[in-house]
Amino acid sequence: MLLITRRSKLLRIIAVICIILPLLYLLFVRHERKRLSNYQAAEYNQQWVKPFLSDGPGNYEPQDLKPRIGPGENGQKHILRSDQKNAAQDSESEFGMNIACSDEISLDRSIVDTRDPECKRWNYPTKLPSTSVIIVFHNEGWSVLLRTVHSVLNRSPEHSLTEVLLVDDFSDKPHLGKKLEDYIESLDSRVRLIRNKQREGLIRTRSRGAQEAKGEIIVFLDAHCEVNLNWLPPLLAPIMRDRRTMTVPIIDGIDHNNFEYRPVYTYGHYFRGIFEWGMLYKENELGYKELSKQEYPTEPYKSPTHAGGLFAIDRNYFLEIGAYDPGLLVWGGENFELSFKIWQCGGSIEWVPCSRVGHVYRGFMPYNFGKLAKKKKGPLITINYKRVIETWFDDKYKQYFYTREPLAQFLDMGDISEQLALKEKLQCKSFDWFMKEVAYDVFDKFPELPPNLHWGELRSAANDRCFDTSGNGPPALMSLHYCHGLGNNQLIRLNEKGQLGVGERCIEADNQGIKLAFCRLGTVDGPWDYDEINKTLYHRVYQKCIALHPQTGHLSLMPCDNNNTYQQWIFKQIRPNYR
Ligand code: LR7
Ligand code: MN
Repeated sequence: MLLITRRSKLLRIIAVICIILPLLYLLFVRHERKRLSNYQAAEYNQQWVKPFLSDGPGNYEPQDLKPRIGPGENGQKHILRSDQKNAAQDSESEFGMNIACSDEISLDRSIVDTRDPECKRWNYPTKLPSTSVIIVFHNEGWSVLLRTVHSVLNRSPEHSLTEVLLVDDFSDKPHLGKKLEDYIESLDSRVRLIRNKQREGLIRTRSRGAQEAKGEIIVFLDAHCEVNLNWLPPLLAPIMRDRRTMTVPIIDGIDHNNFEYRPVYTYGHYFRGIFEWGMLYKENELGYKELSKQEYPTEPYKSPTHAGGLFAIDRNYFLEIGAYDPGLLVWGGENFELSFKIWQCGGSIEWVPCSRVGHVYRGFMPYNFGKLAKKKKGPLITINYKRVIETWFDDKYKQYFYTREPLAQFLDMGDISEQLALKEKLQCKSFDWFMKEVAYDVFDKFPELPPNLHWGELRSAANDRCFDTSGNGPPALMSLHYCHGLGNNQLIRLNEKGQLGVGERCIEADNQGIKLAFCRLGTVDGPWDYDEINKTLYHRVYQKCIALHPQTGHLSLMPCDNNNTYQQWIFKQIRPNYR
C-alpha cells in the first residue's frame, strides 16, 4: 500500500516534470521569439495619427512667446568687454569654447526660429510617447551644459518629457561635483544625474544611458546644445509610425566664441549624411530621388548616415540591435556603426527639417581619450572605423577603406565575432544592398577607389627628406621634412588613375608650385605618372616633372631631366610598429 502511494507520488512528480517543464519551455521560447521579432508596433503606435498641415498654428506650436532682453537673447552674439579677454582665452583653452561669454547669457535665453515657416503649421499626434533626453558629458562647462538642460525643459511638451538623464563620464572638474547635484535637486524633479565609476568614453556612456533610461523613446544630445522651438514632436512622429525609424534633427550652429545661434545650411537647402572611404563624415544635398518622395518640403526624408550626436530612437529597438558595439572606444565611428546596422537590419534613418537643434562646434577637442586609449596600439579612431567596416562592409567595399587608409590593415581591432553573430541573428542585408538602395549618392562624390600603385613616404633622392603637408589644410604648398614615418602628414598614395593623395586631400601642381589641394569631387583621376626606373613624378598635362630647388627647397614642376637627382623620388611603405 505504502509502496503504491509512494510510486504514484513519484509518477505524479515525473508527470508534472514531463508536462509542465516542456510547457514552460515552449512558453519561454514563444515569449523569446516574440521579444526578438518584436518589430511589431510598440504600445504608442496606437496613438499614431499621420501629421497634417493646418492653416493656422499646429497643435504644439508655442503661443505668446514673450520677447526677452539681455546678452545673447534671440540667439544674438554676445561680445565680452576687452578687460574680459583673459577669462575668455582661459576658458577657450580649457573647454574649447568661450565659457566666460556663455556664463553671461541666460540659461533660458531665447533663440532664433530657424525653421521653414511651413513647420509652424504641422499637427502631430496629441498623445506622444514618454521620452528620456540623454545627455552624456565629460568635463563640460557649467553654463553650456545647463543651458542644454534648460532648453529641453522649456521647449518640450510636458506630457512627453519623462526625464532629462545626465550621464557623467567621470568628469573631474569641481563645478560638476556636488554643486551640480545641488543645482539639479532644485531645478526640476525630471532631471536625473548618474555617474560612471571610470572613464568610458562617449560611446559606452550613451549605451549606459539607454540602459538606465525610463522613457519609451530616447533622445541623445551633446552637452552643449540648445533645442529650438517645437523640436520634439516632429522627431517622435516618424518613430510612432514605425518604431525602427531613427530620427535626426537639422543641426544649427552655435558659435564657440560669441554664442551666436545661426543656421549651418542655406535657407531652403536640405542635406543628408554620407561618408567618404576613409570614413570621414560628409553630407550631400538632397537630390531629386528623395525630393520627389516628399509631398511637402518640410517632411522628413531618408538619410544614409548621421553626424552622431543628436538623434531619437525607440529605446527597446536600440537595445534589441545591441546598442553601440561595446568594442568601440571613446569617440568616433559609432555614428556609422549605428547607421549601417539600422539600415542593413531592417530599420531606417530620417532627417527632420522641422526639428532644429543648435550645437556648439568647438575650436578644438579639449579632452584626451584617457586610459582606454593608452591600452590600444595605434590611432583609436581608425581602430573604431576598422571594427565598423569589418563588421558591416562587404569585401569589395572593405578594399576602398584600406586603399584610402593603408595603415589600417596593421591595426588590431579586437574581437568582432559578437558583432558578426548579431548581424547573422538580425538577418541583416549586405552592404552592397545598402549602397544601391540607400547610399546611392555616395558614388557621385566619392567613386569606387582604384588600388594604390604606391603608398608610403615619398623621399627625395637628393636630400633624403620626405613630402610633408606640415599639418596644413588646403590650399597650401607641399614641403619636405625629415622623414619620420609616423602620422599621416607624410603618408602619400598614388593610385592607378594617377591621383596623388594624402589623407582625404590631393597633391596638385600650378605655377606657384606643388600644392595640397581639395580633391575634385566625383573623380579618382589625377595627372601623375610615376616612372619606376627614373623615379620621376611626371605631370601629364604640363608635361613636366616634380623638382626640388637645390637652394630654396621649393617644390615645383620643371622640364624633366632623368639624370637630375633633384627630380628623383622614392616611395617606401611605412610599417608601423603597432603590435
Ligand atoms: O570621453 C568622452 N566622454 C563623453 O561623455 C568624450 C566626450 N563625451 C561627451 C561630451 O561631453 C559631449 O557631450 O560626448 C559628447 C560628444 O562629444 P564632443 O562634443 O566632443 O563630440 P563632437 O561634437 O566633436 O563630435 C561628433 O562626433 C562624435 C563621434 O564620436 C559624437 O558622435 C558626437 O556626438 C558628435 N557631435 C555631433 O554630431 C554634433 C553635430 C556635429 C556635427 C557634424
Ligand atoms: Mn559636440
